[in-house]
Amino acid sequence: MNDPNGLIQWKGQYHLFYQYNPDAPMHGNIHWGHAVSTDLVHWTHLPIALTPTPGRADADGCWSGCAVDNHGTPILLYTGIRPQVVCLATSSDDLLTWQYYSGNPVIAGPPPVLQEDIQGEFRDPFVWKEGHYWYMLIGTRRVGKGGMILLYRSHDLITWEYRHPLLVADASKLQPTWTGAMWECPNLLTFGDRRLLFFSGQTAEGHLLYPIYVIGAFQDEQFSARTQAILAHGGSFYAPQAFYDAQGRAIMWGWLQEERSQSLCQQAGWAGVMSLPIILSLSPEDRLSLEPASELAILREKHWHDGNFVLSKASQRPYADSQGDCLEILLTCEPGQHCTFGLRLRCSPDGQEQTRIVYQAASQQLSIERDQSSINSDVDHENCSIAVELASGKPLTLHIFLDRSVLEVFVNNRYYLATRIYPQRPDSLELDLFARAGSVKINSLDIWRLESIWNN
Ligand code: DQQ
Repeated sequence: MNDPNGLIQWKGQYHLFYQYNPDAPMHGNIHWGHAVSTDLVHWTHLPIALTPTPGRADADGCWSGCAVDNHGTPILLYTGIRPQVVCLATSSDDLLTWQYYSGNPVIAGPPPVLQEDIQGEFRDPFVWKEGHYWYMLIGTRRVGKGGMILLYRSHDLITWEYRHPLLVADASKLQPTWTGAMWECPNLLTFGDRRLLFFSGQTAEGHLLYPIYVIGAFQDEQFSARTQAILAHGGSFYAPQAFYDAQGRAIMWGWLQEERSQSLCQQAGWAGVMSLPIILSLSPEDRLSLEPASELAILREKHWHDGNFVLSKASQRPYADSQGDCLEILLTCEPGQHCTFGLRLRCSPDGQEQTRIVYQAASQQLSIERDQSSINSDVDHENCSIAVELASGKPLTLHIFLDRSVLEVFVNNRYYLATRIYPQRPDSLELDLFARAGSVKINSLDIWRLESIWNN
């Protein structure tokens, strides 16, 4: 599986569609898989929703797209490929089966004036209703210049009028991160009079970079960008999509890519996983906040609490009882000025395998160190680091979810990192806190063993 698609809450149920290859644990022959949940945590698989079909505009693949509610009729808008076009499907049985619209494609390719710039890369429709119109974003590029997002509008979801480029890569304006050569999977969310626009950047060679967000305003069909940053760190999270649920929460999922070789995926028989559901909001200072959906707490099983102590240089504090490979860890602390400290997990008793989450106060860097995460050389071992801006005297909160090979870390609900680790030893389950330099005051440490989401 790869990208989340068609996110929608329908008659109380959360529907999560996703890019799916039923034939092999690799990208190819892309269908839309389908799962439903009533609580964002426990999921039921439903039959495949979209299948590439000879003679249709989606014959070579049903690539990414979205779902909307058109006055009680569910509609999917998605990408047909070779060439890349926009297709529409409807359902009359509560999203279970989908009827391909006979007039497809509803958009037959890029607007003629941009065809030379775009050269065929034109995908991942994102649709929302505003004022009198349905609006659509499409991810694309200007060859040799960078990514671009196009804006369309429609009265009926069938006939689309191209308006203009909504956002165009321009290194001099959008700072400070390189956004790649092509933008995929655009999304636009509304928070009062502010907008959050995000998309995923790809290189000219098709290498997947990271998702990027821009905060700004959308007025008179124009987007004005104020700030830009990377949406998710760590290298695994890509192609996110978000939607509003009935409570008005903006919920986002991303695809967590594998970071092991193709032959290990073949051996495992599967590849790709969905991230946790992440709630997005904007702070008054135009900062994006990312937090795990509160529903996840229903998985908490056995609990351990520690706290109110100081950990100093060259010391370690093991948590032998709470070892495991499915854990939620919530740590709040006050790192001293010269402190470097961290948490080790999925650690074997002799330390041969271990993954460390390390904070260095002097550089305000948070790193996930994977150099020893696995004795298997066929998996990624690179470390990843981010700069964490901590206002002076403010505590650092790490909210960590470990689910076997998946490690997701929320830092002060402001930064999110996701990475994959593949320990080989069955005893790589231990956990401890350690300090390398200076001292850190641990206000509280909570560890929960997590239940499986599968009931049987
Ligand atoms: N994956 C889909 C595309 C999208 C890309 C194909 C992003 O629609 O652009 O599986 O991962």
